[in-house]
Amino acid sequence: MTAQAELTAFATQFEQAFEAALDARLADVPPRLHSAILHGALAGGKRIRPFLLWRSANLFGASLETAWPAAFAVECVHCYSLVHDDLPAMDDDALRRGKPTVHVAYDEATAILAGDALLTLAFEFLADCDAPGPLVRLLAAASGAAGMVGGQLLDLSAEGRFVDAPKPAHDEAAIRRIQAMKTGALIAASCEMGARVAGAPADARTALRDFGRDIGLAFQIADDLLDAEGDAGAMGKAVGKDAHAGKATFVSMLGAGGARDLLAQTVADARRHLSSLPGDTRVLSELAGYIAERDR
Ligand code: GRG
Repeated sequence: MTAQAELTAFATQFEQAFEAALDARLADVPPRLHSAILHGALAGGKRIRPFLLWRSANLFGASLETAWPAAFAVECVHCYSLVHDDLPAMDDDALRRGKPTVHVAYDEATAILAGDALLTLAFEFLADCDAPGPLVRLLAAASGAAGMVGGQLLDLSAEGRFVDAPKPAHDEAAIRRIQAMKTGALIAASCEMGARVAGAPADARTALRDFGRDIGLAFQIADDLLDAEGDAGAMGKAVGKDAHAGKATFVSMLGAGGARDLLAQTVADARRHLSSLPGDTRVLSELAGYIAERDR
């Protein structure tokens, strides 16, 4: 089976397990919030982060059952970030995963609260893992102010969104830093958490984190290319927003050809980190290629 087919099969399995796990946790939640959380979390996502976590854990013999709670946790954080990113105060998107965004289907207050609930649910899921301490630290660092949240702020600043702060002039290093925080940190943490869940040794945890960091960068370059050249129908969300916002991206900085070269280089860098790992790393290696070539 190709890595893409494995990802698709995993996404179906994940969907069922995630829905059951969410339902079990949301029994006493007000119905409007319950349904908004499920709207933001279920149906349509590629589930790349939990898949990376699972394949990383599996290299060291961990079972899917062992990996589920941490896999749910990273996807909860990812889904919360999408719900909040789509809000009018952030990216102001009406479509996500081919469906109306949560604030469009419900309202802004409900969307903010559904995102908050998904973020806290993530840590509730981690509490179910054996030895949750290091996992909590990893996920909090990747998703918080020095990770995804900080990267989101820098990204908004790059669009000149703060009236009291001039739009900064960005070079490639600045864009790399923003994307490493906003997108790369959670992807790197997903790989490293998989290694942690499986009790992998420190050098393997580092190799998987570095692999995740590089595919996170590849993911973002591909995202910039898709925003510039992709098809809104295939992606289930609006495209062309970066250019419209006059935002510095890998494509605006390097041109589409330069961005493609950097993408190929980054995938090669990612694959090099896999060479020291035990077991069959084929799926992870192929997934790096899929992330670079995806059309949604
Ligand atoms: C609001 C704190 C906060 C953070 C938002 C994730 C994010 C940070 C913003 C999303 C905007 C965006 C398009 C980022 C580019 C990379 C990215 C995270 C794309 C969406 O992830 P996919 O493609 O989505 O894995 P699916 O729908 O497949 O889960």
